[in-house]
Amino acid sequence: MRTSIRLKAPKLAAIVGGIALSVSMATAAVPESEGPIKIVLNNWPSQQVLAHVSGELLKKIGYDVEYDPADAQLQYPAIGNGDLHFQVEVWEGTMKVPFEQQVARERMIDAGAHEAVTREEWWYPDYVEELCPGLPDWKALNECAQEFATSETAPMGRYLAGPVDWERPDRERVEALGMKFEIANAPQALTLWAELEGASRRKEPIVLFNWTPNWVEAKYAGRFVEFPAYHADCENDASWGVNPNLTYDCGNPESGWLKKGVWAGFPETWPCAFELIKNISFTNAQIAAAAAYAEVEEMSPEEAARRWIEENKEAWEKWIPACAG
Ligand code: TMO
Repeated sequence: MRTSIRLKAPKLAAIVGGIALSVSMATAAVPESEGPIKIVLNNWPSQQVLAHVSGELLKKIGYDVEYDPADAQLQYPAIGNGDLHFQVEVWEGTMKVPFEQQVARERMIDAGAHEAVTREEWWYPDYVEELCPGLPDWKALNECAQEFATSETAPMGRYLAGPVDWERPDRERVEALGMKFEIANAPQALTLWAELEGASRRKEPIVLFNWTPNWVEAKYAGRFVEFPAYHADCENDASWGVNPNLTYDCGNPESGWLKKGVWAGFPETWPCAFELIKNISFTNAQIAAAAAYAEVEEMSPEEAARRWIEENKEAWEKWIPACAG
């Protein structure tokens, strides 16, 4: 049901782009380059809504924008090359590595963090604690691994991970921690939520990828699994952590950042747009609301963005830079 909305996005983007072009020509004093700012769209709802909110604000100050769907990992080299220009949600837990690679090579610029604090991790709905005492500790989860088995994974438990482009070293972690789990990647975000819905209705054990801020927390009570605490050395130094021979023997960051990233040529090409982007800072509650408009109220990303803009004037008005006139 939601798929139709995602398929609609590029066509709508083209129409929106056309309107933006005439707006930017009418206010030609502001944009430094007439070329459209290419804003990345990914495959989870808050990103799609915030991308459109940012795009609408850029249009308000006279820029032309275009929305381009991209893979969550491959988008970084694409932004680094200048094929795409702006990502509004760089998540520490899943995108730190490819993002920081581009920043280190001076192909992308870190345009600052949002106020939001993020977490991306294995997660379960509350009732699972009755079936697996000792949760949220990962060792307890491991002891009841077979409760989570499916016909494909038995006797191992199944962990339902996100789509493969939300890269997490889950297989490495399972190996490093000796966990009796197999990883199944959901083909799309919708699959995660359909399985969560079904399992919750039947009160069946399920452990799956989730994150915050997200709309899910408003609808399902649940908790993240507590793995050994994240440390950067855990990913690079095998001797660090509970397994002295392997890396990734830890969880994802518990209080991760959420950043904005732009192409290195962005500030010279669209200086005032860059000022706006640096000012943009969403809170956890604002992001969860944006995602809920899309997923709970079933609005398209464009509609959800319009509603967000209507309801959060006080927040975004502060982001409009002085250079916008
Ligand atoms: C990248 N994500 C927010 C889905 O974890």
